Amino acid sequence: TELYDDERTALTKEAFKRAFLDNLLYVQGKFPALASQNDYYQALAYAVRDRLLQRWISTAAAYTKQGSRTVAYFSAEFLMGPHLGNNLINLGIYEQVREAISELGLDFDTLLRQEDEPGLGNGGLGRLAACFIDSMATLEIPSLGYGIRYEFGIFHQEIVDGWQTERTDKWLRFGNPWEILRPEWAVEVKLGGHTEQYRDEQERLRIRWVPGKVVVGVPYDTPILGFRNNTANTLRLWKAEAPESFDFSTFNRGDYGGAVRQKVWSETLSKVLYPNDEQIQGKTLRLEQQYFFVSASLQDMMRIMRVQKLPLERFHEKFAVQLNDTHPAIAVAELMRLLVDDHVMPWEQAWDITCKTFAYTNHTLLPEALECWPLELFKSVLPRHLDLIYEINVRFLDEVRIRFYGDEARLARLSLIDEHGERYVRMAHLACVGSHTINGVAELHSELLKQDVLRDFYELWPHKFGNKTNGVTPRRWMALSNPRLSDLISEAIGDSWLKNLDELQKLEPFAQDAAFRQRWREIKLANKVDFAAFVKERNGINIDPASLFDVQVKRIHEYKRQHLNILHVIALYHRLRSDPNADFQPRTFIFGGKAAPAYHMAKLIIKLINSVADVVDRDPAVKDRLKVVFLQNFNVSNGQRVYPAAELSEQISTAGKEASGTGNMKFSMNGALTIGTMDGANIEIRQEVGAENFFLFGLTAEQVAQTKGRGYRPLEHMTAELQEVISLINSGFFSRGDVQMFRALTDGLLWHDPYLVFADFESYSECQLQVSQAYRDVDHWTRMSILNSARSGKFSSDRTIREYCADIWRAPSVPVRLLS
Ligand code: 26Q
Repeated sequence: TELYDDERTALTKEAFKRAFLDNLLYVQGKFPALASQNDYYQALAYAVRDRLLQRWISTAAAYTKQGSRTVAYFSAEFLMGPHLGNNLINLGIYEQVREAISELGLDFDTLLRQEDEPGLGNGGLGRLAACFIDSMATLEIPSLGYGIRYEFGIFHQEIVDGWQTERTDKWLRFGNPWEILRPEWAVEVKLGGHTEQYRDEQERLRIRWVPGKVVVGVPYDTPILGFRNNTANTLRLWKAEAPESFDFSTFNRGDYGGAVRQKVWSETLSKVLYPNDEQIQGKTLRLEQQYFFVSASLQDMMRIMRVQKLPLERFHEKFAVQLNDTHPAIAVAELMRLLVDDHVMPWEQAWDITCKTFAYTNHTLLPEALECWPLELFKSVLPRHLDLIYEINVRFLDEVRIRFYGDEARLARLSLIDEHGERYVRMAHLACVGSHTINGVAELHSELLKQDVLRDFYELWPHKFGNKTNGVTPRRWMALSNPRLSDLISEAIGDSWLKNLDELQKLEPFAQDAAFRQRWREIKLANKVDFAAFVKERNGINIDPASLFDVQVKRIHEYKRQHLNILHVIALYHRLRSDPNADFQPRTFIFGGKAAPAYHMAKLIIKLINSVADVVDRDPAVKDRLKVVFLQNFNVSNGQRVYPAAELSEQISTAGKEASGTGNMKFSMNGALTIGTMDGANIEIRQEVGAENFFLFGLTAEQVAQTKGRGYRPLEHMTAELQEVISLINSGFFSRGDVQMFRALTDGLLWHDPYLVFADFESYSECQLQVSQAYRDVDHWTRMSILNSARSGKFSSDRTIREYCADIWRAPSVPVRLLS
């Protein structure tokens, strides 16, 4: 009690104020009168951190004592979003702290907004990793998130003259109060060079990897709190540094320029997150990054086993490693290298351990997005691993040869090496061969994996395949971002839904309660008013909170079809101009999302959206009835503002292309209705909320495949209205007379569009009419909104993690007792 339960960590309001002021003075070195908002934020963050360190230590103690099985979640991305608010929610002290801060005369929300969010991810996949580690902590599953501490996260997007421009994300500029450096656990990672044979002292023939360079991985730990429990797990991110010995080694002695270059090179390894561009194949640095964090993590896990006095033969019993897509798939070869080369384990035993350790999650159905590395590049970075992969491949193909007698074509298709033309290492194949379980992220996606992308592997090992439908954490995406709605829900059904989201079902009867519906509407309106103020501040335009807020926020990609949405907006504009007195449900179309910097078509779509926004905003004829907003720099923080204010969620990808989607779930939980295709998790959302509470349109995945099989001809789907829309764009109406500006876009849609925009246009327009009609029946709409929320329980990442635990990891929970 004396050690911890004192003023330093007590959770009372008074103790908290004291701690906050102490931190300001003794950690920030700032006198209140001279402190900036950021100084206050830092002091607040440190005061909170002090309060979670006790949980962290207690958790470490419990796990060590129990020698618990641990999940290691390997991910090149963790899109955490701001920590402060979330930690307060999980500690259960959000309200106390808000009050304490305002009693000190400060504005709590302003302080929360000071945090530069750690945007160490591109989008869905990185955010999924963040939701998963939140759920693992909440479910008391011993777990470590392993990844890269990028100095620069996903670029900051600014819109200049309607075009996207990118700026470096300097999230560490003012320091990061949530991480703790652990220099004592630094590890060395080798790269490049060559391999040679030698005989060890016992005359055994062994392989030595003589690296071309060595970097040091230094771990930075961030505590990940469970919701209202004592668990604090760890997110361990690696920073690359130059090895001390290299800087001043004999060959560098006196060569300060060389030493500096070495240091600079080493540190570039963890400098910047790569956007998910397709132009990645030549990027040596990306492969080096992947290997760097994977090797450091596996070495770290072996250190943990040493400390706990466990033999390496039991690696797969101590750890379950989940590969978040193929980005960390090199782990299969690296674990083999560590076991076989460094620990002299026989191949068969090492392979058995490896296959029992890894499981692989696939996140894409786009064949062009499957990760392949040119062989020569691979060899120059990882010469030893290429040999190991050859050996894995030879043994693997031997097995296939016997199973599928005489089927040479199948051998070529399954091989870890693509030998058509330039040779490549296929990372998805390495992941499949080295894993005991392979999963997709929504039912349809998992089915299509078996039929399509990974069909040959499915035919070989059907038992390895399964589905784990994605989920999102209701703590961040409801409690933190939508406090008004969360409070109303808790008032109605108690607050245990935050840990067991299925309990939202208890809201169903309230859909019939007029007074409840009224409050539900008032909350949505209040959220819309807040959001309108935010848009005013950021974009300088007024949007009407009484209009229907129709939102599409996600990475910009042709398969996600933001262009389908904007074409429809143009059609509406055309209708309003052609018939000014038309009966029209006022709408605000809100877009947000980043385009990969080299993805020109995506950038052109952003330009078109902004150009339409401009014209519509300046046209008095449509004033107050139609508005278009492009929200700059869509990220986690902005997401937290937009989901609670949304009424219509646009999930309009070409069926069969979106693996799951997770934004779709955030919207639905927060009471938005979905207009969507039969794609990814939309299908399951519709199934849960009921077809009558979901606006469905468009071709199914099967119909898409058929249409393409027959040869898709966009002109066959041309309607009079669509013709007007395309002509208007091509006339230069949205580009100040420049008839060329959007040609690449319109020509693509007209002549060779793999995403079938025209094929779905009519169905989409028709469905949008139904949306407008439904919106007019206020009570009906509110009922549907309540039911969406009430039936979204399945989409908690807690449910997803329970399934991973039961079917893949076999990791029991370990409750933590708080040490005093
Ligand atoms: C690959 C190689 C080199 C550089 C970058 C990349 C790269 C990085 C990120 C490739 C892909 C990604 C991200 C993919 C992603 O976010 N996929 C989404 O994953 C979500 C979570 O499962 C799904 O809900 C989405 O449907 C899926 O698109």
